[in-house]
Amino acid sequence: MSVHATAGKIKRMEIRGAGRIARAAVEALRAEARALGAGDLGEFRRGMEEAASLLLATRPTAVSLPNAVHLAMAPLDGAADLEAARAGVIAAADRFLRSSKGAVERIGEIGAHHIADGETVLTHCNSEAALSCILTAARQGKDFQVFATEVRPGNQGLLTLRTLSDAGIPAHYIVDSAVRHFMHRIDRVFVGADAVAVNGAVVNKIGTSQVALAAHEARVPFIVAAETYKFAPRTTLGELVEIEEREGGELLARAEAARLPRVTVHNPVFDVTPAAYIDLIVTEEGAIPPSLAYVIIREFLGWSIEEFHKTFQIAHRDQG
Ligand code: RUB
Repeated sequence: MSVHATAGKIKRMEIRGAGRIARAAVEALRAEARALGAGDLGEFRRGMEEAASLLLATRPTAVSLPNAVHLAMAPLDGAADLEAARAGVIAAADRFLRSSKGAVERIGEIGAHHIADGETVLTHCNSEAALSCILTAARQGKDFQVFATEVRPGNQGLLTLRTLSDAGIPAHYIVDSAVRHFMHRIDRVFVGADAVAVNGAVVNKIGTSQVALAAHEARVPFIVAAETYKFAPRTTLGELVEIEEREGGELLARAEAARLPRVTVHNPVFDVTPAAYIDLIVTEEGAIPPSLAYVIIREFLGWSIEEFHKTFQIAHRDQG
């Protein structure tokens, strides 16, 4: 799919979820690298940076997007000529796509150890990493149930329910505000992440922090499933992860809003769960306490501070 088509689908949330967004962006960059009819290395680089910038501007929160774009674009630095650059980007994209799928599988294997026969698990939103833990446990023959929240306003809970149902896992569907009501029946919470900050705080679908608070109060373990490329290197520089605020129309129909001129609609689609409410973050490199987030950023992302700035500049180039 072209860069424009992919960017449109990510913006409209036809492609959604931090891992899927990252892979779609990298697939689009790979297609662009193959198709770009540049005359020389400079022209190729400019074309690729334009494509990257378009993809980076789609949604601001999932840090997997700039991390993945950075990995795919890295071979442009130091490439001897146009064809080396083209081949380098294609190979880096292939590597990321392979490793991303492998990471989700590995997270599933590690996370499944935390689900036992007879348990009840709760998940919020639709995370392939969190679902990988749940599906792996089911494939291992464990007998357990899952509570899935509705997830206002996007109803991603329905996607989760379809996956659970296809896998034959008994599921319960509840509105987001019923989480505390049912928490006494829950043994463990599994959620995904759009970003993990250096202090171990996790950014995920709006409502996640309320789920974590209810779990904390009830002493229910709260587990985050997150590939290493969901960790946010720039938070080591003190930058905050931007929380996407979407159209109010997703909450309140335009005609209804027109009747309520004094009402301001707020639609943040992610929130921040503090490290204190998180028991474990399951990555493909192993499960860690949130206090070790810095180690993941340093050891497995391994970016230098100059590199953070470079991808940041590409991301913001067209936004003035
Ligand atoms: C999706 C969401 C998911 C994370 C992790 O939000 O919050 O929990 O992205 O998902 P949205 P995954 O629907 O707004 O994109 O584990 O699939 O990367």
